[in-house]
Amino acid sequence: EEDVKDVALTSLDTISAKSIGETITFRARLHARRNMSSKLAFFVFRQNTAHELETDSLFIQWSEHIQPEAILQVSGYLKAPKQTVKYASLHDVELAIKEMHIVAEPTASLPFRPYQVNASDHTRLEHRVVDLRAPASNALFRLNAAVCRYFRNYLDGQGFIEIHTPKLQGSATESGSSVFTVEYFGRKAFLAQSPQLAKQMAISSDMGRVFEIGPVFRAENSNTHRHLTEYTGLDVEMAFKHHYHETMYLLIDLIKSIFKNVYANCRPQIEALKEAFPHDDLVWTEETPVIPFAEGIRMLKESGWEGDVSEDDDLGTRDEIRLGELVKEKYNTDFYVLDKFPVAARPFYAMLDPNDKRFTNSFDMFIRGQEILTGGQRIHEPGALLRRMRDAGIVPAGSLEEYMKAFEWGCPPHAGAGLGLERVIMLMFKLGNIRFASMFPRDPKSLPE
Ligand code: ATP
Ligand code: AMO
Repeated sequence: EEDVKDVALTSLDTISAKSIGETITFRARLHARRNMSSKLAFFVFRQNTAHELETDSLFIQWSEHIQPEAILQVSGYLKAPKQTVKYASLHDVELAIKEMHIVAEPTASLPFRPYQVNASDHTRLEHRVVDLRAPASNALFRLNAAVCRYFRNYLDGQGFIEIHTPKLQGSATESGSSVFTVEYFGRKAFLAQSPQLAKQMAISSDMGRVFEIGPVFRAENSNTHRHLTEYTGLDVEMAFKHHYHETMYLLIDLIKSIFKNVYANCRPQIEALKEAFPHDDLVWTEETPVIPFAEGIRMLKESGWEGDVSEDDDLGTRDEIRLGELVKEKYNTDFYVLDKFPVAARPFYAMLDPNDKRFTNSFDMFIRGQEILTGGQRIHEPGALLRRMRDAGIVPAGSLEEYMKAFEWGCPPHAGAGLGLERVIMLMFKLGNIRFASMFPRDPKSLPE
């Protein structure tokens, strides 16, 4: 290791025929070797993507023992390929290797090779480090980071404050979904199912507009393609002036700005991803359809849909997917909003529609017929909030007692939403399984013992 020179390293992506004559040093994984004869071998190196390099007889014997996936530091000069009768050159440029050092070597054999196409989803997820070395997985996490970056950039530009709320809570934070209990110095604490309480309390603290990117825990024993027990929540909360639609339209603009930036700036990653997960780019329209929930039910019924749907109850997954198809036919968009959800489909904090108490001032946003975001206006009047809690059988104790104070002490009208990062990634890029959008996915069965 001491022999490894401290020199500037070149990225293999920057090499082209223009580089001929240069001497370079790079560090890469040995992806594979192909011995052609005792005098000629090809080394395939990988820095996210594979690059093929030719070497000559001097190194062939010495390098026999080097394992694939070893990390090598290589120096040499770039030359024009020689065209021989036997081996027509496939490349614009070749490297004459002068030095090769082993920087690190695997000591255990790998369960599969990163490019191995026949490895099952289960094997890939089980041995995530190896799977993440494949270009599609690697690209996926750059896209994951890009979605967070564009979310943050947009909200920074709109005067939002990034906050970090506690994940240890004194009570459940999201009625309707199950909560993880942890031992907390001789008593029980709970893992936050959403930053819901804290982000609303921030509004009562006169923060005006806040957002958070953080972990969300759900003790749901849902072994589906779209549920995790720990996921990344992109949450927003803001005081508004007159109407919760101010927040809804800001969120629509936010989501479309994420789409626009990702498709404009992440083309190489999207193309790498399409090799493993073939799909079409999302289609969306300048004007996003905002469909009242009751109108969505009408659309389903008029289409002859056999599902049992009603204005008073949430839609099931199959109903939502069918509605997504109908919306695509009518408006030619994969992205749309359902507004005014029925009371039964919403938690206690949702503001009732003042014009029709069967519904709430709340919405979901969908891509390709599946939910990516839930949001809406919250009750800020403490008496009404207490009544809704009692109706839902919720005792205002623990963290909820603290939460209630935020309204008793005066809180402006506000609205917000939560977006699931892995959901967005899964649906934008049609991964088919949310686990691929999470680096080390947590579901009811996946936690290492
Ligand atoms: P919410 O934002 O309301 O939590 P969600 O997208 O997280 O919505 P759930 O509310 O947990 O999902 O459930 C909504 C849909 O997911 C339901 O339509 C239900 O059919 C489906 N679902 C939940 N759990 C399962 C499961 N174990 N198997 C199949 N489908 C499930
Ligand atoms: P909700 O429970 O709908 O709303 O969650 C918000 C968004 O989080 C994502 N999501 C999930 N992703 C992966 N695995 C799960 N188990 C899972 N459950 C939810 C979805 C969903 O749209 N407090 C409200 C938000 C708000 O009103 O501000 C809430 O948590 O993308």
